[in-house]
Amino acid sequence: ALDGTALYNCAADLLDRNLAERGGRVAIVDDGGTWTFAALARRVDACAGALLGLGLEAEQRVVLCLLDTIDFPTAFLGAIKAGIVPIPVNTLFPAADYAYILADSRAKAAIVSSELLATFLDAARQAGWAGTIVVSDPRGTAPDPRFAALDALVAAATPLQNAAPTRPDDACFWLYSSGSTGKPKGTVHVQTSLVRTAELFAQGVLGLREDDVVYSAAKLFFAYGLGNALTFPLAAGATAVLHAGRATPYAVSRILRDAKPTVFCGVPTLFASLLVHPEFPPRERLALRLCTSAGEALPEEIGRAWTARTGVEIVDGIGSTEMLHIFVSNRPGAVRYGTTGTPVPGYAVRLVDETGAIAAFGEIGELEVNGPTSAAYYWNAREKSRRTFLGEWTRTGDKFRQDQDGNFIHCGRADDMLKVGGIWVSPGEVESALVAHEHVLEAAVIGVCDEQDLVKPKAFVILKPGVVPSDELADALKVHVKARLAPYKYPRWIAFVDELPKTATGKIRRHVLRAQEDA
Ligand code: 3SK
Repeated sequence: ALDGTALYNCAADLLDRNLAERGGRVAIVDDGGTWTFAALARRVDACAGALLGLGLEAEQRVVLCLLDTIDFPTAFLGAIKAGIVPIPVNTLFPAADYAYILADSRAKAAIVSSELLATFLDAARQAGWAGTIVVSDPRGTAPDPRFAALDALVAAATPLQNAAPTRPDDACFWLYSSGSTGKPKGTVHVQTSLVRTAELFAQGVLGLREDDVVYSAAKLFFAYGLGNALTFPLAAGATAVLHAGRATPYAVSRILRDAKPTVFCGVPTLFASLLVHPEFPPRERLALRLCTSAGEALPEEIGRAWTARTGVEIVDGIGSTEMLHIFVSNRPGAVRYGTTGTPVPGYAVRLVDETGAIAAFGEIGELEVNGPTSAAYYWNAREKSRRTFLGEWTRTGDKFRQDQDGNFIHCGRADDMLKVGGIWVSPGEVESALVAHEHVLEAAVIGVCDEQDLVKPKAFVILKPGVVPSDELADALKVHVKARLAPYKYPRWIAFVDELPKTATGKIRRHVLRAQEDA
């Protein structure tokens, strides 16, 4: 434990710990090359110097709209080393979401992958945002004379030698967490949290070691991916494999075959798709020793089928953006498929009923967690902070029960939010997109399990008078939503209905729709 008055900078900690013993070993492999720990540290120092050289000051925010390449660790750690607060954002977001984040965070600058620049510029225009834009183009294929290139800035910068004099409880970075109203919340994490998650989960539970090679299909902008592919490998002196493109079953199959990770971090949908993909390598071509799953509960059958096929366990757990990483998990060598396991040592959990009382053993309750990696607060959202961060305890919004052995079993959400492929989706947001269609009067969205027992959005739609329901219209509505929201959010099924169940005050009773679906 660090005294709150001591100086502590987590970027310096994560880099320096590797320099003396393994500076020459490979820290990062991305689509374009390989970086040793020493080369990464030099690049981070140069980036820190470059950001300060642009006029950014400690405690100001910089948005990172970056694909998974060497530039993500460079910019993320470089900002932190300079005391600047990076905000990685979801690279699948449409312009409207970036516009919201730019206005809400009041970031002074943004570092943007060239592939995402057009969307980002649209967002900047929508938000009237006039901060500094730096473009990441590590392959040098899309130079844009209007903006500084990160590579050029890094090459010309005076490297920062000494980390900014940050303290353990200082704001270190933010992640935007989705909310049930559809507006993401800036979740403010402090300097110590990244290394604590590595100690408690990666080293304590997974036993991550120096000779591991880690590949995370979850991208670095997610809390899950950030730990898996950046801070966990750095903390353990292991190698991380990064891939800028989408983690399709084809791409992941190739990475598992060619980059030979020993640890693979995925989500249930992906494990299920890999199992039926023609390119998925036979087990003798794999180097895996362990897999992890999070984002949504791993169906038992998928876990069993994966182990039967590969000989490797999937360690399923639950984490949250608010707690930064996994706090309840299975244990390697003792995995109980169909459960989320038990609390990670260092965290305490409890299940509470609607009155806030501790639920009786075996009963369903909302999970609350107490541990050292809880976010400090949500930026600019005092009421939401007060409802989530209850002193030492943090509400998760997830319902669980315990089996006889004390394992936690996921029983759904306490609110209407759903997770699709491990990513939060707000029903309200999909409904608003549907209602924006000229033929739609009202819409309600719930999560429904597909044939693999994985949750996907289903929409119930009331059409405007005179509009005739048809399969073509259903397809058109799906296309309409895809064009407005991140692609994974579109409703996979559309049911045309004459009315929706509502409360006396007109709120949609989504639980009634869920009960109808389950019947
Ligand atoms: O969704 C999860 O279970 C999760 C795991 C690790 C970090 C963050 C999240 C949201």
